[in-house]
Amino acid sequence: MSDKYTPKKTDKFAFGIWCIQNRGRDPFGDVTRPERSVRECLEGLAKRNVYAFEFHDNDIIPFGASAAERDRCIRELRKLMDDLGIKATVITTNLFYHPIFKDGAFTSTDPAIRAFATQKVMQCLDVGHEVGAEVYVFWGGREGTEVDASKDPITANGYFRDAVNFLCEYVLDNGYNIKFSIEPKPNEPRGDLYLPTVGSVLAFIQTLDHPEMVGTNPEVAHIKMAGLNVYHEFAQALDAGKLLDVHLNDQKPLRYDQDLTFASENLKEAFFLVKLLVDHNYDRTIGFDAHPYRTEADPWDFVERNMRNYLILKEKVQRFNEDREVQDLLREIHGVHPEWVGAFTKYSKDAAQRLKQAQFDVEALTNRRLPYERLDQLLTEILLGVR
Ligand SMILES: [Mn+2]
Repeated sequence: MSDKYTPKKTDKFAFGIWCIQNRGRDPFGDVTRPERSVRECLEGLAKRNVYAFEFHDNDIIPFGASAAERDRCIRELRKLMDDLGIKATVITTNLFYHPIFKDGAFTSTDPAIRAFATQKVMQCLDVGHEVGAEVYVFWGGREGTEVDASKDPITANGYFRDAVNFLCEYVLDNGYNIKFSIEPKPNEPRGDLYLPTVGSVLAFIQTLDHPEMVGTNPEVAHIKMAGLNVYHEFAQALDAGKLLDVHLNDQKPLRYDQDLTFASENLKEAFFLVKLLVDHNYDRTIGFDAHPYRTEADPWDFVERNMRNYLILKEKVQRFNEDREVQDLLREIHGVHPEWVGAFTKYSKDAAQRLKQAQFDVEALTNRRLPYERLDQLLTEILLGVR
């Protein structure tokens, strides 16, 4: 079926290749579908006009591969990318699967393990450069604790900072066109992870030697696991000029990491996330990091559905932004007392004096009309397709 919600390359959709390769294993049950080869994954994505894919080093190159094997994997991948017209925009290192990382990679208490993790990232950055990736993602899956007696969090954050600083210098030294993105998550697989929220990541970035080289890629599910507002979290990253990629999916709040299809759980929340990206002209890739249900035989309905939901919501955003009654209500809500707009955004002694002497009609201001029931109903009706 082809219609106006059929993806185009210009939509710049991307999927983690691990999402397509996901075999449905969970902590309580074994695989439910076969692993797909890289070729089959990329062919399926390219056929559906997906712009790019994201991958971990070990999705493409086996752990511990020889130099020759590594070179062969990259050669084959680049050929496949050329043949299919699909890009690799984001690369990341698997620093969580191998048991060597069971107590952390960058934040391991063993300096040799921290060095091994940093070496693995350097090798991955070389691969990223070779395939043209522009963003390198750190998801610190094992960077945390169950036993807080085991390490001091300031020391552990210092280890993390040392690693990122070293790797930024490595990128500069090699002239790679790669930025670093830190993906926050509050917990799972560790009891508590370091850098749990967008705010934590943004504050951490300011302590680095090259904050201009580092941003963040929030993920819907990770935000909802912490019980926070998805719209607000992404907005904070965008406002800081730090939104380097997005990991869209969905999640029931305050539970284990469910990685559900984007907009499959909470349409209104998904609507506001798309609205944020549209209203503020976000122009990087729209990445999906989710899994097909464990009950699915193959990933393709899942792939199509994520993109389709995004495009439908994009149309709903346009409808909302153009709806006359919505816009009249918003003007009423935001447009009162224009004489005060910008009156104290810039400080001067005069402005301060004027503000000190100003008289306010507190009762009128308190009683101004805020027709939010009507506004929210209009949005509900747009989303339900009756308006
Ligand atoms: Mn993710």
